[in-house]
Amino acid sequence: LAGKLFARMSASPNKNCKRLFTVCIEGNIGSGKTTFLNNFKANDNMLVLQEPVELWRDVGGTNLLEKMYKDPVRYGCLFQSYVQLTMLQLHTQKTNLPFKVMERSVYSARCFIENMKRTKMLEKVEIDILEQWHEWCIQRADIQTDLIVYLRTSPEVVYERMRTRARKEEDCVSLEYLRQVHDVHDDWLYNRSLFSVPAPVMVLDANKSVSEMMAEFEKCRRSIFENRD
Ligand code: DGT
Repeated sequence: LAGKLFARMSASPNKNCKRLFTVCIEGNIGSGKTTFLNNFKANDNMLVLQEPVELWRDVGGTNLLEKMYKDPVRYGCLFQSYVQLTMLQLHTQKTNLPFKVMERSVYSARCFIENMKRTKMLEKVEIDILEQWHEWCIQRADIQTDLIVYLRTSPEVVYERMRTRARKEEDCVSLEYLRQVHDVHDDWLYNRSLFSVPAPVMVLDANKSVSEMMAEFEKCRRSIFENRD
């Protein structure tokens, strides 16, 4: 992986004018993305962008995340459309810093679309439109990504974590749902049998405890930065 990253970075024609290097942190609900991402905040050469859950909880006073969980048939498509917008806003946020690290992406939003398709939660026409939006984003929008870090977990572990953190909207989220979301992420990033993968993938065992994850984080940080510096 380090070799591949180096090859990508050294392809830049002017060493003093490297383009932005973007990393997306991916994984199931409760896999530890936020905690992992927070470690990057110690680096002052990075723009660290957390997922806009707070925006989803307050769309002009409406908690859309809650509505989506309570009535996914009615609100699933609307929610997905807003996720796509807020993710695009993160992807296209400008910075003069050399690195951007994001929680999730337009790419992983597709995992949730895929799951709603597999479970027949939405009408075919809703899936078609969401997929067309997604295609347009990856073909036309400026969402270039250089590395995906996949925090791979087992559904049982993230279920426990989710129960412990007790986010009120997630009350009704079942182990079965987490298994479905896991399977889509795994098919995409681990088995590579689903839609295309836009960048090299670093797979980390995120079943580990927070303290054990520090070593994984260090490994990840080194492979990103040392190759570039
Ligand atoms: P972390 O830090 O790994 O524990 O991550 P979370 O669980 O805070 O963040 P995330 O992105 O896995 O999910 C936040 C909530 O939003 C969670 O209830 C799942 C939901 N969510 C995130 N993206 C999508 C999406 O594209 N579609 C749907 N239906 N739900 C989503």
